[in-house]
Amino acid sequence: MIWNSNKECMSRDEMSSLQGKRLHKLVELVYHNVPFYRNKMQAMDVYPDDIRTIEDIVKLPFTTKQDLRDNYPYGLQAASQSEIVRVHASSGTTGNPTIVSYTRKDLSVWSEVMARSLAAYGITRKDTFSVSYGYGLFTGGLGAHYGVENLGATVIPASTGNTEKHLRLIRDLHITGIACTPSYALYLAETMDKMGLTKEDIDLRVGAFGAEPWTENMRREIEERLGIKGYNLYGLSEIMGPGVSYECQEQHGSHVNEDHFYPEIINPDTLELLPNGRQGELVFTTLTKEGMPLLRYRTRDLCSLMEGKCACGRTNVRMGRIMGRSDDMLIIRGINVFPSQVESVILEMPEFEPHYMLVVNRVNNLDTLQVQVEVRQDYFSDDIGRMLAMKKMLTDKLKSVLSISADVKLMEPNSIARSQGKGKHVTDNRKLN
Ligand code: ADP
Ligand code: K
Ligand code: ZN
Repeated sequence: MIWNSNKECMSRDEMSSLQGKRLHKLVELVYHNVPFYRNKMQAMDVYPDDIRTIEDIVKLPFTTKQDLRDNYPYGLQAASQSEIVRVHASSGTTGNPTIVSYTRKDLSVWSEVMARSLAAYGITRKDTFSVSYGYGLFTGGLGAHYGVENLGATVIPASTGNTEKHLRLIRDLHITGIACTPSYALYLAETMDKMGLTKEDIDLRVGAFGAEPWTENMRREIEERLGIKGYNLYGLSEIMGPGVSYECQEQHGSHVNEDHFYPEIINPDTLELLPNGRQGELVFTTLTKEGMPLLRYRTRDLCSLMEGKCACGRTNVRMGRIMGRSDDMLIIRGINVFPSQVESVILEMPEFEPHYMLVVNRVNNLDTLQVQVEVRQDYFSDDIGRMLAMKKMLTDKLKSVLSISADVKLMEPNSIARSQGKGKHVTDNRKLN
């Protein structure tokens, strides 16, 4: 079902013209209310009247995470404090948290874009939906929560923690949909096994997964173990929170709510705009935000954009899977390595659990990469020959995918720490030196 076909199925011309008008208003707002942007624009000799169409966006300055930190806490706020009704903080995966603030209208846009996402996953008023993102300063919990209420389904604010009780609720309340991190979805599946619950015992049908990068192979794993369809849900607190983009039934790219969040892909080194289809850094401009609007915010997430009508009927541009964040990318002996590449490889092999850790060290000025991966219970044995053969097979596959050799360390089942929020897959000891 399409929640708002007026906005999700516009022609390209209509969308561009709406975006251009909104951009002009936004630039006037930040020019007048945010000294940071006024100064930047004056330095570039750009004024609100120079921004008339959406193509004019390339004249505007970028915003970085560092700009948010430098203006901590409220320096980039465009609305007066009396208009602000909520504050969140980014989860601070990398560095200090940053503060974001919302007006009442911002919150209504947020619950609108979340409702569009849930409708695209096939959630209706008849569903009972568990929000298992953390509630609190993190945008995941409350962001998804108000979307479910706006759509009219029944929301169960489970948050994380207390997983056995949560699973009993999933069974007893006939919960049909869940929003959580892919890491937590796996943890649910493992806990079900421990409790002796099978996917036939529960009615779960739809998963909305996001807040961290995940691969196609991880999707298959979770779908199979929980007996559901898993859809991507993307967002970041600086721009809004979950609901910036969402997958439809086609599961082929995530539709961007581009009437509110205008996406661009740039080359992160030269900052030049890249054409659709090219991989680069994703940049967003918050076209309608009032509390803390941002011009050309550099997400550091790497992906590409696809234009054109989707088989689902929507016309909003789609983004491909996030390869990783530029700050997740490891450079090992000069070669770029993403944890998601390792994830893809181990999930293709039945011998391994989807639990892994990349450990990077520098020994005698040379980078070393160790990949720790859990062996599945039924493949784990005392037979050294078998274990060595398994290790060699994984070492060879990793070498062909990563183009560098990794030292594989086979781990016992359940020995790598589980996460209920965002999973941790990298320990880079080089930073300590
Ligand atoms: P932090 O930057 O502290 O992690 P957020 O909680 O706002 O703060 O996280 C936003 C980031 O999470 C995004 O920039 C992106 O890297 C990642 N993310 C969110 N949703 C997804 C998704 N569906 N796929 C991949 N990465 C995602
Ligand atoms: K995240
Ligand atoms: Zn679609």
